[in-house]
Amino acid sequence: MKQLILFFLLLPCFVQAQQKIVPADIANKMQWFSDAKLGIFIHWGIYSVGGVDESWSFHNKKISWPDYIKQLDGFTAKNYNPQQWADLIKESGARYSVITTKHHDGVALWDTKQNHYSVVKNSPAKRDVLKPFYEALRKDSIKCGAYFSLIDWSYPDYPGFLNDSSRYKVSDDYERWNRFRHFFQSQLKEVSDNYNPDLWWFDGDWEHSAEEWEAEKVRNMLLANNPNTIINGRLQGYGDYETPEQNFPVSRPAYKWWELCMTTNNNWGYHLNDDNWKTPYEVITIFADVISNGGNLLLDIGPKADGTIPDQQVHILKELGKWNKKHDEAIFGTLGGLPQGHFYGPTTLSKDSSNLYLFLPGKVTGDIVVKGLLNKIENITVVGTNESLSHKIVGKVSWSPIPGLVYITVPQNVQDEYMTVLKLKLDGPVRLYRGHGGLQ
Ligand code: JFZ
Repeated sequence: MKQLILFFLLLPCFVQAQQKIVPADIANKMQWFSDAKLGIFIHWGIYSVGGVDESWSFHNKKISWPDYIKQLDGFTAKNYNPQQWADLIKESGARYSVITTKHHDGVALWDTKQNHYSVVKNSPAKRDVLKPFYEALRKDSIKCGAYFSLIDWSYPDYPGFLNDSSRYKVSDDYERWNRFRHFFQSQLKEVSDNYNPDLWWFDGDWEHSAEEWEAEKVRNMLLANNPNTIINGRLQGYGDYETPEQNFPVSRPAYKWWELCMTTNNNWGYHLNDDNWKTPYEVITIFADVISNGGNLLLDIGPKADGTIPDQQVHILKELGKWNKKHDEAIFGTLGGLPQGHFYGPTTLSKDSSNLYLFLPGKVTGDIVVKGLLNKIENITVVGTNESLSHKIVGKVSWSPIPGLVYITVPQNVQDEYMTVLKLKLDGPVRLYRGHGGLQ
């Protein structure tokens, strides 16, 4: 019951603000993002010391504020090796990475000049942990993303703090709210000046309106510093792409660019009591479905307070990387695939749409089938091994324009341990028949 009430209370938060940005105006700068397909999300903060829920643990009163903030003392970063992180991200096949510069708890991971918490001033790590990471990413040609929480529950001029109380109401004290605005916008400017992110990943916009955050001004400020920077969809309508969270979409999100952010277990940050790891197979099949629907996957890891990445996450990233490397041409730089109804599984298309890639779900024992394909197939190969497969056209009537069904036999010995991908080389750009059968 409590959960049901919470759901309805939070419902307005998830109703998307009206999109203010016109796709045609941003198409050029979005190109690398469309091609990238995979990003690695990193939630690193003092919550990793106790392995508690990131920021929400004190907000939801699972732990007291004094106990929460005491975790600063355990944030050592003593085995932190940013080049190793970047290399692992590279190995996973990801083209960009987004790290928490500051979560809802308000603790900055850089040396903020503002009068507020940072791991530089207030923790034994005693250094800017972002700078060497961004440098390592750039060395590996990986785009740099900055997660920034608009919400800052520990700043004395921010209204929200614990889930059942608030310090004040914005409408009662604009001066105080203005002090907060000045503070968070100054911090944004610092992150922008220090690291010049290729992408901004805002979070927490649901607590205030576009007017209250001054979302348009924030967008313009970031674009003035870097006209090509990309902004995610949590800026009350002033972002460039949609950001569904955790749940995997059945139909394509409406906006032209989108990204599913997803944890590898049930938590964003390092967690002590969470062993619900997704398997590499699950991550790979979800990833295939995302790119089939024209989106990106932003897959999260939560390093420990000493800077090491949990073994299970290293394992997932490495297995994903192995599979990505083998199937590179079917994934990176492709287009979303066929609309539903033509193939019972994910698909992608080469940029000129004359190669159709079929991602086979599970282990295939019988023949697979493609429907409504008007093109002639020149050849079919297994991606990554180049074996040729034969096919048979079934049900084609010589005098009818309706295409037959394409049956393809996929022998056991050509199948991948996770997900097999076939390449259908077509006689030109893909052409589909989407009508019904009969005498037409
Ligand atoms: C948000 C963050 O709160 C979360 O900690 C993480 O950073 C994720 C990527 O983004 O996710 C949400 C957003 C809203 C709710 C919960 C988690 N909510 O309203 O309950």
